[in-house]
Amino acid sequence: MVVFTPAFKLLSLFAFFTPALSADVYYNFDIVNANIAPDGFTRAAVLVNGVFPGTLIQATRNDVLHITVNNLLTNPNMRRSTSIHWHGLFQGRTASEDGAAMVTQCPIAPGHSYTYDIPLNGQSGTHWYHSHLSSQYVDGLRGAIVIYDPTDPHLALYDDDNANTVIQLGDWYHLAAPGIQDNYLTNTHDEPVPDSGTINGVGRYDGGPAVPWTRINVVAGRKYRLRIINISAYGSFEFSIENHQLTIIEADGVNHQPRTVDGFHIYAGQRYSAVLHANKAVRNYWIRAPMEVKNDSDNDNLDDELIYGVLHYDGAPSANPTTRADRDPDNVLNEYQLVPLENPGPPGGSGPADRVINLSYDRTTSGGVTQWRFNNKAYHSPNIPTLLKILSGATVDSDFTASEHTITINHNDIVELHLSGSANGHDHPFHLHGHAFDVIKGSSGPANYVNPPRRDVFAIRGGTGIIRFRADNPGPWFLHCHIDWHLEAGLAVVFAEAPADQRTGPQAQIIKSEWLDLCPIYDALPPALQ
Ligand SMILES: *[C@@H]1O[C@H](CO)[C@@H](O)[C@H](O)[C@H]1NC(C)=O
Ligand SMILES: *[C@@H]1O[C@H](CO)[C@@H](O)[C@H](O)[C@H]1NC(C)=O
Ligand SMILES: *[C@@H]1O[C@H](CO)[C@@H](O)[C@H](O)[C@H]1NC(C)=O
Ligand SMILES: [Cu+2]
Repeated sequence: MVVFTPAFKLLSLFAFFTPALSADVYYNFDIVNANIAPDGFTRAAVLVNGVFPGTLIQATRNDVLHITVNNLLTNPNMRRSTSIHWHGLFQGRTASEDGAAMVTQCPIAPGHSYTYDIPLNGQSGTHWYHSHLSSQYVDGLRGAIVIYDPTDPHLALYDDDNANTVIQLGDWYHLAAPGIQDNYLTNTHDEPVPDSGTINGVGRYDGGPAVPWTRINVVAGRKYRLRIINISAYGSFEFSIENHQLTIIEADGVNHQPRTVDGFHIYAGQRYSAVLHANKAVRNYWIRAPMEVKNDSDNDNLDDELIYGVLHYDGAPSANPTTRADRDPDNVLNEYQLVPLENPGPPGGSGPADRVINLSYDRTTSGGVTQWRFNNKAYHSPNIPTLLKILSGATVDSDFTASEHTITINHNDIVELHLSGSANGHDHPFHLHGHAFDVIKGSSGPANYVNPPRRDVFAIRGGTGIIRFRADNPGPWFLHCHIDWHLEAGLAVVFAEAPADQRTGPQAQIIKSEWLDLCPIYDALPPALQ
């Protein structure tokens, strides 16, 4: 490993990473407790700079992000420490900046600051960030990241792509996450159902006030790149816009061949860019994102159809559409039909993988506590972050405890994961950190070794899903269900990818002294502040 002192940290990042034409992009995130009412119900939340969703991060593909997180949390009903994951960013050599608590760092203590330094190394696309400490993101710490690409091959397909065309779909709870998580794990064993769904932080609940729907403004004749992100903790949505078709060009940061649909399903953690041509009559149209949860009868507040926004054409009256707002897309995206624009085909083509790993998931209860497991093991966060263990010499599976369910993989191996289990009424959106993967097979249907979709979250409902990636990014990478309640119940493994190459050589992790300081500070905290 390479340890830098703060004095020449920035210089070193430049020297290692930055090709010409890159800029340093600075953001300041004050993480605060404040009252908000996205759906008209006021509650305390955990927020970035006081807003939900949090401050939008915008950068260009070769930039270096520097995001200073100042932990100002004080509310004892929610977690007081914090740790932020930049979902979708590959973090080559900067696994320490991935933000997964107790995988790649100790959390940031209240009253302390930490700056995430992230060279984008040419990566672009639609991503997002969220707390990756327990269920803290459910309490509000989530927002979007857009990395623009001046050489985007799809550039000719749209005119507008900016902060106003980002659409964040989220779910929202009226109670604080630690309490509902505890009630779920030890009492109800039924996933907590949100009170409302939100579009760009605006929603309504049954019986609540008529909060004005969020509005996306368009000018007739123009083409818009909408970047739709599912920032929810539980619900998936079916997204469509009345009378308009959507041409999908990106999934999870990866360009795909354009595919025109009437609507699509989007699971927690997933992102799509869709081009909307504003070529219809000048008026207002419904944006619809009905939510699907396993059992909405568990919460009378949730009206899963009551999730709308308004597409407003310039020149139309400032009013809601007068049409009925049914959910009715005919031609819904089949995500398995998406084809990557560049280099289609998984590593190794249809040849055998170097390593096949079976991960079978199930649900059980142990000592009265709900567990979701891979291969009969529920993941529990260790006390020492996996990355720190690897830097100190951990190299083989037996160097890790059973409950940290860590699987070592060899450098540059073609790794194929077979994820199987019975659906139990759930779609599980599985997310891998550090990589995009080829989705060779979903729950059903034939395997595609020729040109399958490439992304970083894919959902399966029973059956066996198959994904493949090349282990070319040494680091400890979390694979977990993005239904936050399932992650908390243990549905995760960590891949310790090429441990020796994380310590020395051209892909060794770059470690800052501030990062090394995080654990001693966190470990000294009383439990209430952790
Ligand atoms: C977002 O993901 C959740 C969880 O998978 C899902 O239930 C919800 O319907 C998704 N939202 C959209 C708009 O697809
Ligand atoms: C849904 O919730 C209701 C009320 O809690 C319960 O009676 C019912 O069994 C649940 N259904 C499923 C499919 O879990
Ligand atoms: C994975 O599971 C399949 C089907 O049960 C089995 O045939 C195969 O041997 C397993 N592979 C590994 C590496 O465990
Ligand atoms: Cu799940």
